[in-house]
Amino acid sequence: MKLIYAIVNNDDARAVLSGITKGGFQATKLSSTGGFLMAGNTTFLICSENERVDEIIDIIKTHSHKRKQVVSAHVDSYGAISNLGGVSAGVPVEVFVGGATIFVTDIERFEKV
Ligand code: 2BA
Repeated sequence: MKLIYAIVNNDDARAVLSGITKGGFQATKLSSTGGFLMAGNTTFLICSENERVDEIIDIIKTHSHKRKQVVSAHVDSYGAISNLGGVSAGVPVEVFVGGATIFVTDIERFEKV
């Protein structure tokens, strides 16, 4: 058994969830916040048989879209970017967000009691 964590844009969350449930899978939807943009995103937890993981990733891929976003950021002398959270003194920097960020982990034990 595997546990898939999928972080998706809030705007794609409904379509992703609908695809997952239509595919016969169960999911838990969590409200999350991206550490860089400090904007809301959605994290799905999906538990599945090992051999169905690729099917789930395909569904998530189909419904998640890449987006360009401009943030007010600080760029240091090494080129590292930190988001200033809307402070106007920053440099406008374009970042590409998504489709989806997916982690697949092993489940040691799965029980519903
Ligand atoms: P955020 O942390 O809000 O990041 C949003 C987007 O900003 C990222 O898109 C990336 O394009 C950009 N970004 C993040 N940190 C950056 C930095 N230090 N310098 C320049 N650009 C930066 P994605 O990579 O598609 O990530 C979308 C969301 O997925 C992230 O939202 C975060 O919530 C999650 N995520 C991505 N990678 C992760 C990781 N390794 N571990 C945990 N969560 C992750």
